[in-house]
Amino acid sequence: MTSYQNILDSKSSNQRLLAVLIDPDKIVLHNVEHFISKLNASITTHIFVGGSDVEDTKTDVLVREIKKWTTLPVILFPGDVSQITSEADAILFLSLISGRNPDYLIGKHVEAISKLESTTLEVIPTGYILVENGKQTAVERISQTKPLSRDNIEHIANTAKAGELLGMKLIYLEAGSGAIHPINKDIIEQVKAKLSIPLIVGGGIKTKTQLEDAYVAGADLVVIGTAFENDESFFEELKKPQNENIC
Ligand code: 1GP
Repeated sequence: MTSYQNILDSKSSNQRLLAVLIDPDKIVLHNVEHFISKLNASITTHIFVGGSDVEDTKTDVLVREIKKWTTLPVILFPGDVSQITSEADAILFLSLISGRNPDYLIGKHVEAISKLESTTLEVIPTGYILVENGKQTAVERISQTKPLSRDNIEHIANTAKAGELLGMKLIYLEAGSGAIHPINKDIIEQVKAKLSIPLIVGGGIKTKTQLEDAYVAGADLVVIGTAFENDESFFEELKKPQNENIC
């Protein structure tokens, strides 16, 4: 089954999905086995790999190492074309639809084609929407775009719907890595109400309560990176129920 079909099936059966985001720049290769063992024992369903400023080849080496220790799907969440590697299962083909920088709407995608054609990666077109969170994020700095105001929820929801009507298969509401304010409940609810495709929410989620709130508001898949980077004991709070824990 493809990764996308798996997400669709989970959405229809109301199964909550959790992706742990691993930034190749923030993990040391010899810690991967330990980190993944914790992750395997948790409710994590996906591993996303990507970062804003990653050296060439680092992603490839990291994904290969992750794959040694887990059977969970590894999905690229690339900050740049250089992060494409055939070692992963799929790639979020992100179009930054909150911004108006043509490079991040279509330019980088054209650049990526020759690399993608040399892989068997499953490509998942994803509308990526950056929402302001209280401080400037790496996405804003690198893409040279402005995030959408979190007070104009109608505009955020219309942007998401436009992405769906353009044929995108996922919408990712992003507050930015380490965000002060994660995407709030009202935004998630109103975006969800307009969409029929799955909704990803990420940025600044650091507690079990915030995670739960995002699901209740309508997130199909939640992404958490920084909270695990800062404190691996967070995995303990998100342990799989005992009878499912086969690792
Ligand atoms: C960032 O949405 C992801 O792109 C995850 O954010 O690192 O704040 O969890 P955090």
